[in-house]
Amino acid sequence: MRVDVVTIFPAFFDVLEVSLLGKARGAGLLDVRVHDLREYTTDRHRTVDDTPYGGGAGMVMKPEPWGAALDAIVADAASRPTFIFPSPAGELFTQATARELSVAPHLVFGCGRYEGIDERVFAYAATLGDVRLMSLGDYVLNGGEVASMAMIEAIGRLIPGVVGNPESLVEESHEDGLLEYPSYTKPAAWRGYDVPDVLLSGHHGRVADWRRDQRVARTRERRPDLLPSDPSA
Ligand code: 6GU
Repeated sequence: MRVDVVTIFPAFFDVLEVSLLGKARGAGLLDVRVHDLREYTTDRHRTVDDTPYGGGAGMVMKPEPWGAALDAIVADAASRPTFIFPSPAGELFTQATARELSVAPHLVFGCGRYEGIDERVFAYAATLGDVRLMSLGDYVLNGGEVASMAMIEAIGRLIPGVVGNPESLVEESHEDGLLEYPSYTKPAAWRGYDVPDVLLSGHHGRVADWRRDQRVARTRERRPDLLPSDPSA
């Protein structure tokens, strides 16, 4: 998968070199290219923002550098990319979204700062590929960089070969609408806390039943909105 990132803070993405995704890049499974939006400005001050038409607080990112950056990216692209613009005003990014996007050949993350990006950039991007405005949840971050990083990790780990044992992807939280069961390792007794007996029993059927019960119980406790019967969902 090819991933392009457009940002005024390229250094945010240095951490993609390390850990799981760094290995995926090294193995050729993930081709990540980070672009500094300021490289696509034409004025002496490398200006990326301006005051909003109609007034109001904050600054808006100018369309021209975005247009030039997106043009440069699609110029050497093999297919029409999917553009993802992180935004608290976007649709919710979920595990299902990550699954869907993990089979895309080419994603482009456009990281906005300030009060956002001139709306016409989204219309222009839609002439070059699919456009998705995506939110991580109901809170506000300062810009799209941290949100893009979260989405790149959630998507990237679903690409075949990136996570060593594919079975570890199956039973985890949010893959089937329930939270994950609790996990324990040795020692069986630690500082007065014991591992539940059933996990030491060697009885695979009872372990599976217990884990299922735990998943339902903690989902009801922590995330009742995930359960089909929740009237508040
Ligand atoms: Cl995707 N961007 C920003 N700036 N804030 C957010 C967000 C995204 N998701 C939640 N809050």
